[in-house]
Amino acid sequence: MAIPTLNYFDGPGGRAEASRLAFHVGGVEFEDRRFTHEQWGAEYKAKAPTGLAPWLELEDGSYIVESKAILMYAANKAALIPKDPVEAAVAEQACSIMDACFGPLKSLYMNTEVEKAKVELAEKLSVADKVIATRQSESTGFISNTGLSYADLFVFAFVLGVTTRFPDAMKIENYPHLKKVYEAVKAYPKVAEYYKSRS
Ligand SMILES: N[C@@H](CCC(=O)N[C@@H](CS)C(=O)NCC(=O)O)C(=O)O
Repeated sequence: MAIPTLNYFDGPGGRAEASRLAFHVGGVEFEDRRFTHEQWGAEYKAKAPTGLAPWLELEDGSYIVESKAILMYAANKAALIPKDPVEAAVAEQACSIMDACFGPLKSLYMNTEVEKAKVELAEKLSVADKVIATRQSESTGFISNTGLSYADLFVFAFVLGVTTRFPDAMKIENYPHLKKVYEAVKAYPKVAEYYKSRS
């Protein structure tokens, strides 16, 4: 049986990590094609439909680009989209506000105007922390009290990537609500199981 293939860089976090986790949490079969930066330059960049990663190849040979669209697909397959209209909006709100935090990361990757980027990142993370606090479940730590959603995975993947690659640029203690989401997702049994077995 053909299964979808998710193409993205190897390494912690990044723009495809939330989709990987959604597929794993939902028990959805997929091929996780991970490549190094060297393999990207030598082989995969030319294959990527838009010259960027990630992209998802579907069973019928078509593809989906843009990490948030791929996450929508994975989250639908994994039943990780809240059904309640308000909770669904709250999940999307969290994703959008975290997505804005990717902006300053470019300078950190390029090692240009690093101090300015750190200030900008801190401002954006504080806003994300404040917004996520408004409906966060006291008991579970998830973004809403209806349980784990794709938005929790999105926040987790962002925090994992940035705190691993740029520990000086993001001190998780400064963002208690993002920390709570991060810890709740990390402890979620299917997520913990995934990281134990990930090669
Ligand atoms: N808006 C796109 C951004 C994709 C993107 O910027 N991908 C980066 C990695 S995170 C990339 O492919 N970089 C390699 C390159 O530009 O050659 C998405 O969310 O999927």
